[in-house]
Amino acid sequence: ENKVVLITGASSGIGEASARLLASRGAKVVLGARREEKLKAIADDIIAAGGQAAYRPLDVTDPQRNKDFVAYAKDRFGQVDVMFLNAGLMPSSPLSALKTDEWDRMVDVNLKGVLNGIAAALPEFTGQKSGQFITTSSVAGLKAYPNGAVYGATKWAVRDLMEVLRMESAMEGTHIRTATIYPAAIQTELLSTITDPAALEDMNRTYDSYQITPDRVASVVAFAIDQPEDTNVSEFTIGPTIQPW
Ligand code: NJP
Repeated sequence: ENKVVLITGASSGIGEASARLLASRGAKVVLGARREEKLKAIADDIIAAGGQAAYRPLDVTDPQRNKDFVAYAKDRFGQVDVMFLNAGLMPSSPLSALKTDEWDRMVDVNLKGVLNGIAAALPEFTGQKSGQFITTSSVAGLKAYPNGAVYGATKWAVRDLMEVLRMESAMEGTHIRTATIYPAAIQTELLSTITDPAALEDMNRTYDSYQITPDRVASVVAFAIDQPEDTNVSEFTIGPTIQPW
């Protein structure tokens, strides 16, 4: 209940909802993202409601900033228990459009950003022989679809990272838990990262038909954290009841 939970991509959507929910249940939350004013407003809200929160500007593509984020959390709250690696973007397009700058950006944020977070927190978790990584993957990491090749590839890759981390931790006796969440259509700012007009129109059609609010995903994050230390829950798919894919 009173764990120290670091959240990347905490300035909106699933990260923000998770910060609010976890803090309301007694966690000390540390918010990271690039938009500092948003982080401040959310942390202020949480504190005004009686919770504990801190924030630090973070670009997950910068390895040193990730290390600073973890060090800041430890300094502020004395320990680090959970790293929720959630920052991401989804600039969808067909491969033939060759939007190679967007491919790079997704690899940098969705994949290398998660690796940077692991590199920053793993030494802490290994040293204390406890800790938990949770990452927001996507149903796009489970099932291929047009316009989502690179996004899906990054999201499949982070699932692999979580699974291998869990296995290696079990073998090494470091008691680190991992969980991967695969959301379907969740009502957040994510579609604003799509620049290809046809891909955006296509995605808007899906999201106009069905989406659920990010607090639903936050409750899954809370569930994973709340399990006893000897219990690892690894994978969750979550989406609107009426979404067929
Ligand atoms: O979207 P959004 P979500 N460094 O746009 C941050 C996955 N997902 O909550 O830096 C640090 O509201 C950005 O903050 P800022 C999705 O792939 C979603 O939906 O201030 N942070 C913001 O806080 C993603 O992994 C759906 O701009 C960076 C956050 O990321 C996760 O859910 C479906 C950053 C994005 O929040 C959360 O996204 C699905 C950087 N370089 C998977 N770049 C869905 N919504 O339907 C971005 O399958 N951020």
